[in-house]
Amino acid sequence: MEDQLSDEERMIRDAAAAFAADKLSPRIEHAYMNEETDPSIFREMGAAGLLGVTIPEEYGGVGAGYVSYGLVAREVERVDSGYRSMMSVQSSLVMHPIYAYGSEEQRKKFLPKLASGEYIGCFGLTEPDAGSDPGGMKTRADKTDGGYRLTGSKMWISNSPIADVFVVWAKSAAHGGKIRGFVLEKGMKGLSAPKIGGKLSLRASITGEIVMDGVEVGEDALLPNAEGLGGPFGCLNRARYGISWGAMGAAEDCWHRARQYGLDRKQFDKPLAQTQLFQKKLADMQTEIALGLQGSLRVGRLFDEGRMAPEMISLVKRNNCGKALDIARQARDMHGGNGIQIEYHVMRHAQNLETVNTYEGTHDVHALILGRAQTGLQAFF
Ligand code: TGC
Ligand code: FAD
Repeated sequence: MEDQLSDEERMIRDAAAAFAADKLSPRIEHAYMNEETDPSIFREMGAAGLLGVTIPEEYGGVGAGYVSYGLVAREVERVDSGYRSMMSVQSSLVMHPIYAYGSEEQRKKFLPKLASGEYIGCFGLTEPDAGSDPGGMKTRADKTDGGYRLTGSKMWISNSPIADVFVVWAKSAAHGGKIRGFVLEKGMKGLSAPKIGGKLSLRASITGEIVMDGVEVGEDALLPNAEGLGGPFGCLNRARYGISWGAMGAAEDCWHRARQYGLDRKQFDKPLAQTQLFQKKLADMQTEIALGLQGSLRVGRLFDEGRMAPEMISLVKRNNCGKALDIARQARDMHGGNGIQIEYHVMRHAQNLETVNTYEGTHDVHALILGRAQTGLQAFF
């Protein structure tokens, strides 16, 4: 892996690793136990150059490639999936659509402040009755004299209770019922974002609803260059790809911790790591992580060359999330009773990975995407 990276990629990776160790690791136990998200993390990530890695420098981004973005996701998620979630929503699901589908005015207004972390963004696609099937959304944008009126509600939205900028997707009758994207701002009349409490997973990343009770916006809130589900999916391609790297970061942390625990802990007068079963589990972890990272690296290279197909992303997102979840559960088991304690970290990763395996397209939905590509037959409905 190391040999396959450029000097610039290694530099960005090392900066992300240093940031994660200095700024994120010391916070995570408290944040997770107390279900607390510190909004100042966005500014710190911005100052460290971790927001908008692939967005051109003229808009405040780093102007680097998708392999660099993946490497950042891996380092951040090595600490916690929730922190990676905060970073990847901001970069792939908020900055990307404004950059790719927005007007020049929208780019200039929002991107530099999102890149610095002064603004926090969220992405509203999922609804209470439209999760795996976002085409079934009920949120609508009705045409008014000067713009649109948005009505509906979004569910399970990362960052929403602390967000300044809301990228939301709605069906617009004025565009033949097609899905269009809108950029809303905190404080707009009729817009609220209550927190969803009581999560047993991803507790360091705040999640909420987005309630739009007749939010009136001007024409300038419409993202002009996206129409249909391809708009949100273009963003999801990037976030799902980043997650494939991130999940491997969490898995690596579990693997390294399990190995160390096995070397330190003695039972039956010898280290646990000196048993065949323990070593087999470590070998399985190492194998899945090495293969998973190579898969993501290859897709990242194809992304940078403009040769990526969305199904490749389904393949690595599905594989790496499923494998990371298995590894975290194994690592929890290998820690025995200690494995359930916060200071051993592995159960927190396992709990987080339950969400990571579900959001951005569930494990089974990505199987159906791959099945459709192989057979030409869609099995969703
Ligand atoms: P389908 O007929 O397949 O496609 C509709 C239109 O979209 C286009 N399209 C894509 N374009 C670009 N990239 C992709 N990956 C695309 N997939 C589809 C397609 O070409 C078509 O375009 P057009 O012009 O012909 O209209 O749509 P469907 O309704 O049958 O979709 C089925 C399915 C299951 C594939 C899809 O709905 C799906 O992927 N469902 C999963 C939903 C999902 O991933 N939600 C994520 C919400 S966001 C989130 O979870 C953020 S968490 C972030 C964090 O905290 O880190
Ligand atoms: P459902 O779609 O109801 O699925 C339930 C089960 O049914 C799953 O096992 C699924 O695989 C299965 N299933 C569904 N359809 C089929 C089928 N056709 N065939 C076979 N099995 C099927 N969304 C956003 O828009 N923005 C965000 O920022 C965001 N952040 C999130 C943060 C968290 C913590 C969580 C938990 C979710 C977040 N989501 C976000 C929502 C996430 O994308 C959805 O939860 C996910 O897409 C699944 O939708 P659902 O929960 O409605 O489950």
